Amino acid sequence: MKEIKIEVMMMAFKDGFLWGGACAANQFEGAWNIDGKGISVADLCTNGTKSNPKRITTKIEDNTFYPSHEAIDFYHHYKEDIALFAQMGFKVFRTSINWTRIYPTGMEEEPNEKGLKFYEDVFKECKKYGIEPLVTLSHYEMPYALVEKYNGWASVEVILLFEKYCYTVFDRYKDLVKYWLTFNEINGGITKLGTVLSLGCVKDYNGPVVEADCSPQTRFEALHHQLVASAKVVAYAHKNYPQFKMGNMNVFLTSYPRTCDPLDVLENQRHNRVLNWFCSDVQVRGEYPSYMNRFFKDNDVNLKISEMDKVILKEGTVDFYTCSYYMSSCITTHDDVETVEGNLAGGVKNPYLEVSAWGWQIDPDGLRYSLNEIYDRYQIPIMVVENGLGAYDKRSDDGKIHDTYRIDYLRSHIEAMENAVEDGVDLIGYTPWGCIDLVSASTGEMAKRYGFIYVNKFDDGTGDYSRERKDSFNWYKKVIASNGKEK
Ligand code: BGP
Repeated sequence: MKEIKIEVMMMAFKDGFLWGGACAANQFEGAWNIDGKGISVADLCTNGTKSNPKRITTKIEDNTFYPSHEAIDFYHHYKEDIALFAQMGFKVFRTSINWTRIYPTGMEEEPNEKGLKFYEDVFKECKKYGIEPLVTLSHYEMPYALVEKYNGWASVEVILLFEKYCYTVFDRYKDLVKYWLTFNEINGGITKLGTVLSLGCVKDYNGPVVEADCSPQTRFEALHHQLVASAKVVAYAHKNYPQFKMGNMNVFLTSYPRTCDPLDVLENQRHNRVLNWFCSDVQVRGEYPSYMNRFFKDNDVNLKISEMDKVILKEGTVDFYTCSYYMSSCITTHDDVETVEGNLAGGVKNPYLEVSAWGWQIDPDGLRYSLNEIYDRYQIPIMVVENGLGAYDKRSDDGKIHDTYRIDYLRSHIEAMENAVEDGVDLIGYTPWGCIDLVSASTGEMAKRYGFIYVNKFDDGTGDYSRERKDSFNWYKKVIASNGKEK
């Protein structure tokens, strides 16, 4: 009998795959009080160390170092930086608009023209090189005036103010920007770090960011306001700017049951649903998932979701799903296990994984697994809009930065994405985090570097802001040029 040979087509990254890099305004622009910019939540955060963690202050204190004030001064270096991104072959560049450059307190009648002009120049510079901007509307840049007046997203009033800001920038950049994300890591609001950075629910609080907390009631109300705001601006964009593609942005903190004890499996399912699925279920499917009722009951959360809110959520579902992915953790009901310092949302040590210098468990297979889970659930295009290795970069004797550890990390994650594509996932883009060194969000340090481009700027505020290519720069250039084949 004649043998029938079935040829399996290997699917690689599709043509037009959006390779690029990601940054956020508050972590790299600097120029915090220039050209009419107001104070944002991030501008009141100090840098930190293990013994003296990052704090949020209620006003600018003398002799205190605020990393976002200068950051790497992208504000004055954007032409040079975008030219370097273009040299690497970027197809897309993810950045955010700092709300306080457009509306300094969030409450002005008219926008600040100088702020609008700055982003127009940045986006035009990207377009000059054929780089598509991917813009996050809110990445920890809430006007601090709204914290003072409303306790941030705890108040429903903030929705209208956020809408006004979004509609201003949609109108101004309608011909320059096609891809938009509403809230960076919206589900991060469920963690303590998110209380400050994401929700801004820290009125009158002056202390360590990792200790800031608010009641589950306030936290989930604030998140509800963000989810409604997100849906409103997505629906508005769909109606008024059909050329836009609107995405969500979720921090995907993959977790595994630590043992095969069914109680560990159940606990992991509960953890996963609340942390990883709740917000994106609302943003992609347009309604609160039923499993949250049990969670709200157990945690005394009583949300008033009006019929109007339900309609808004249904009308404002996103076109594509995006997430950050850095690490995974294990969940258990047992107490005879080791914890890991760096797990952002709890969880215990996975004995099979290495950790980064900040205790983040490195897990490329977890990325493949998670992308499959996400695609199985939603069946819409996916972009990985943050991923990377925060590391202490040291100069070698030849004066250069040979960051092979970063190349190894990124290579393994790109291989994982390639496998996910072969598994059938519709992956459309990849923007590694901090493509140029910038300030760390969790610690406020400059020493935690992610970039392909080194910036001479240090934690004591010294440095001349000069830029240098690390080894990973040329490596990533080859990856992009070969559409992921050479790595
Ligand atoms: C994500 C944030 C980014 C970024 C990144 C790396 O949670 O969206 O803003 O900073 O994590 O984290 P870190 O800077 O703490 O190393």
